[in-house]
Amino acid sequence: MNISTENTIAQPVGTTLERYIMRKQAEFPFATGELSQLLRDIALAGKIVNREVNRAGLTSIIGSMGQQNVQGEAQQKLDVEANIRFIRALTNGGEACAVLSEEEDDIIHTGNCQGKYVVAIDPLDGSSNIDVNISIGTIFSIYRRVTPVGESATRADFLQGGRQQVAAGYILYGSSTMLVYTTGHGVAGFTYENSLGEFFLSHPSITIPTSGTVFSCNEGYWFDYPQYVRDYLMQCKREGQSGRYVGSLVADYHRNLLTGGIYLYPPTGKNPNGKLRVLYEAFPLAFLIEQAGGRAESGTGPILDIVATEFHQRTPLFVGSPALVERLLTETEVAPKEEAIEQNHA
Ligand code: AHM
Ligand code: MG
Repeated sequence: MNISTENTIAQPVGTTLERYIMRKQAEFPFATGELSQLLRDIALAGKIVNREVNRAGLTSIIGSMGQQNVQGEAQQKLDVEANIRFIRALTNGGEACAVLSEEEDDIIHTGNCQGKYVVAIDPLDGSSNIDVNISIGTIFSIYRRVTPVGESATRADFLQGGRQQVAAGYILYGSSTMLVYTTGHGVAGFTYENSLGEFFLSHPSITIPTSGTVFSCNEGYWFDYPQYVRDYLMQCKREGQSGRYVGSLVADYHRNLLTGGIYLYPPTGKNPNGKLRVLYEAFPLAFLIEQAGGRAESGTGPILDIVATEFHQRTPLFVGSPALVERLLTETEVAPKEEAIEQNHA
C-alpha cells in the first residue's frame, strides 16, 4: 500500500506537542532537555486543569473560596485548584527551582535546588468568568535562574527584565483548548484532542496580522481613561471598527493574535499603573506578540524593557497588531508621563 492510500484510509493524527518539543530540542546541539521537560510539565498540569474546567458545572468546584488572594481579589475554587496543579507539576518535574504565582504572596521554593529555571505563572486568568462558562486561561513565563545552581532561588531570579525570558506561553480553555508558546524562535499553537489526551500542532507558525479592525478594552472605565486612549477609541469608532471584550485576557489576546486587533488595559484613576501584572501577564504576552510580529507597549515604552522591582507589580498594557499599537502611540497625544508609570521603566 502506498502512503497516499494509507493516508486516505487512516488519516494521520498530526504532530503531538511531545514530538514537536523533541524535534525543536534536536535543532539545538547543546540543549539539555530541561526546558523541554518544563514545557511538558506545564502541558500536563494544563490538561488536568482543562479537565476540571470542563467539569466545573458538574462538580462542586465553581464558586468562591470566600477568601481573597494577596492582591485583594476574590479567589475562586478553580483559581486555587489550578494553582495547586501547576505548582505540583513544576515541583514533581524537577526542572524549576522556584515558582511565582498570582495566587501567592511570595515565591514558592520547589525544593529542586538543582533546577536551572524559575517560572512565573497566572494559573487561572479571567477568574470572574469561571462560574459563567466563558473562556479562561493560564499564562506562564520561564527564566533561566541567575543565582548559582544548588542554592535556593531568590528575588533576583524573577526580577530580571522581560527580555531575559527564555520561554513563555498560555493555555486557553475555550471552545477548544489550546497551548501557545514561544522559546524565542517564533510562536507555535497546539490544539487539545480530548479523546487522545494530547495537544496537536495546529498553528505551526503564528504571525499577527499587521493591522486589524478590533479594539478590546473595558469601556465601562471610559471616563477614567486618559485622553489619548479616548481619542484613539473615538477614532476606531468613527471608522466603524469592532469592539470585542471577553474580559479574559487570554481569550481577548488570542483572538486578536489570530485575526488582528489591539487589546488595551490603560492606566485608570483606580489603577494608575493599570491592572495587569508585569511578570506573569504582560511579560509573557509581550514576548509572544513580538515573536509573532506584533507590539506590546505600556504607554511609556516597550513592555519587555520594563525591569520589575516587585513580584506583583502592575503595568498598563497596549498589545496587538503593530500598526494599531503604533497608531495609538503616534496619532494621539500620547501618554501623560505619570510618575507612577515611569517608575516601571529602568
Ligand atoms: P485576574 O488575573 O484576577 O483574573 O484579572 C485579570 C483579568 C484579565 O483576564 C482581564 O483582561 C481583566 O482582568 C479584566 O479586567 P476588568 O474586569 O477590569 O475589565
Ligand atoms: Mg490574571
